[in-house]
Amino acid sequence: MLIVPGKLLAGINSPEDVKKLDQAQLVQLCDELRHFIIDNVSVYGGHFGASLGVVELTVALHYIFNTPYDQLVWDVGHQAYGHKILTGRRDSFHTNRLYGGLSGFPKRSESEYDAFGVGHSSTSISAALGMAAASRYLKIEDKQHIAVIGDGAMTGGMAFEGLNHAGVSDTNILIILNDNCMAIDPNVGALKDYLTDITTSKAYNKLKDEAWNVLGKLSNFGKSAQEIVSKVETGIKAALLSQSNLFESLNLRYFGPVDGHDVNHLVTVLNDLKHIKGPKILHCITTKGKGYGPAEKGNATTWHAPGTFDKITGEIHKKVFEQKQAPKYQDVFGHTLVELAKANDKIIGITPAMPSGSSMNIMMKEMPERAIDVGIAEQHAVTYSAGLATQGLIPFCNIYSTFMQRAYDQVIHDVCIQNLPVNFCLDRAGFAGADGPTHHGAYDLAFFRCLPNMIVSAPMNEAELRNLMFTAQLPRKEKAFSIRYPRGQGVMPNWQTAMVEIEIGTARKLQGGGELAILTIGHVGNYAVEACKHLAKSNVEIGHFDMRFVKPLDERMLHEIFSEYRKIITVEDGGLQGGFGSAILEFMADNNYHAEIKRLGIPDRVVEHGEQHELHEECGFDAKGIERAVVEMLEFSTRV
Ligand SMILES: Cc1ncc(C[n+]2csc(CCOP(=O)(O)OP(=O)(O)O)c2C)c(N)n1
Repeated sequence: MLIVPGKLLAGINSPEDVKKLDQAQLVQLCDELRHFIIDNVSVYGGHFGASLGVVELTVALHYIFNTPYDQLVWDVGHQAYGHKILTGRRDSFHTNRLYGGLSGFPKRSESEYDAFGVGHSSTSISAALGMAAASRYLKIEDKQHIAVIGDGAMTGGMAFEGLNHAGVSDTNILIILNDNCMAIDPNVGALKDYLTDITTSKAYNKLKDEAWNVLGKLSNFGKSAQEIVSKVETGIKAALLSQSNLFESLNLRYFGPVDGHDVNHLVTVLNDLKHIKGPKILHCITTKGKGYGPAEKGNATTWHAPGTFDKITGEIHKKVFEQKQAPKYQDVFGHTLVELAKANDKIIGITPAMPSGSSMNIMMKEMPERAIDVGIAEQHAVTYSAGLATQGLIPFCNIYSTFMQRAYDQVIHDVCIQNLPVNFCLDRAGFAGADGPTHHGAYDLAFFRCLPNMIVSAPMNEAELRNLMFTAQLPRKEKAFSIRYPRGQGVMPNWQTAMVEIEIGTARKLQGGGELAILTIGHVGNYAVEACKHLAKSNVEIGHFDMRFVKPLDERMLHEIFSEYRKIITVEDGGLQGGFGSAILEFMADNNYHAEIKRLGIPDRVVEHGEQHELHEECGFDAKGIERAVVEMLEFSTRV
């Protein structure tokens, strides 16, 4: 479907064109840009509320700053749709997040305007600071370096590490804090309260207003601006002694709060700040979903990434699979955790800022004192869980596979080396789909299976997930227990099975026979089932084993398999380097077996975005790919 841009937007092919507009035209450009985003996302889906919230900021930034020479870094990047549209990608924007289309996040290889690739949060300050430090080192004085970071992303430890460094860096960095009081779910923590205080404190704002009045005249003063700022600051600092400002205390010049939807004021302010050297922060207040009624008035979490919707009525289209059949794995996790927690008062749920995404919100609603959102703070979530475990509680720390990468040292240092019984549930394991490479959960099997005191498991269906969770909450004095499952739907409409204990490190033989065995881990085992069924129609008989645990491996079962079969295919929705297939190869080598092994999984390259099934197909481990591998292996004689 062709989406037609408004009159002004139709003429914007780069930020140069934005700069050619009269300032008086910017309000209209914002309006057109907003409608273009609404038109596109309602039809093609994607992130929504965050991009609407920064429309004015985006236009003002490209109006004032000299991108791509000036470096503009978006944190997370889910809010950068307006930026993409203004920087030459308007006509291809309908391919956003589609297989082979534009990435849903800024990406260096996609555009010179995307100064830094993103997807994970809280990286912008460090990246922009590195750029600013490089400019200083290279004696480039006129370059600007801007990080746009949300209040949610600001809760991440890395943001604080960047702030701490920025304050003593003597670099030309501008941090724009886009404060809308939301992460995906409502933002949490003491910082959120602090930002609200600073925004609403009358005394503080009076003082700031006075400062702004002086600052507003800066543009006319040219070089003496710096001097004026110093004078104003001295006054502010004295007055602030009684009411300290966190950012000023960290040696950053703090400006704001300003209305992030007043494009004209933003233009003035940014123009002023351009002339002020050194590290500084501008606090902008915005509303997620701004300018689209249903999103502004409705549930901001729902409108973070609503899928497609009717833009006139605001009715969100239901996905077909939501109307029938099996539930999403995340929901099975959420409901099962509550079920287990009702019977076991030691269970505590932990999520780093993903209550809705992980369905931990089910427990947060039913047992608010026992399910905790710690903010975008994966490292903290892991060590906090370790602390809980030392006191005999049973933490279920749910972190998306991709975000677990952030907390790797905490898993090693705070959990595995101390041999603490922490349970990790890794959602979105395997290909994440449209979010793309920054979000694929490709590495967890490899990076967890090399750790001592770590149990690594993956359920093939809902019943298995429930059984693994049941097993993980049984009294256990040691070892971390990880359970990984994919984004999306399982396979069992009647998923509320009675839960039973699974003996740790045991596999399931789903079918025997033939001269080739498929060994699978996790949900992709269902692809193998499909392949087996199809092959059976042509009278090709093979074995299929759901290994269930990558660590410890079911060695008894593997001895049987390697004694019986000389042809083996391993299938995993994870990286082939060091993953499940590698574990099987190691077993074979360590036990002196000789078999022909073909490993199917995620290859050693960056796999881009697309629907999960498209990516499975691309990498050859969907049902057809497995079938092809079987046929090839059976047809060609072994080299063993
Ligand atoms: C390390 C990491 N953890 C979790 C996420 C998932 N995530 C994406 S956006 C988001 C909320 C960001 O909130 P904020 O920075 O305030 O931006 P807003 O959406 O409110 O504009 C979260 C938690 C992520 N991208 N990266």
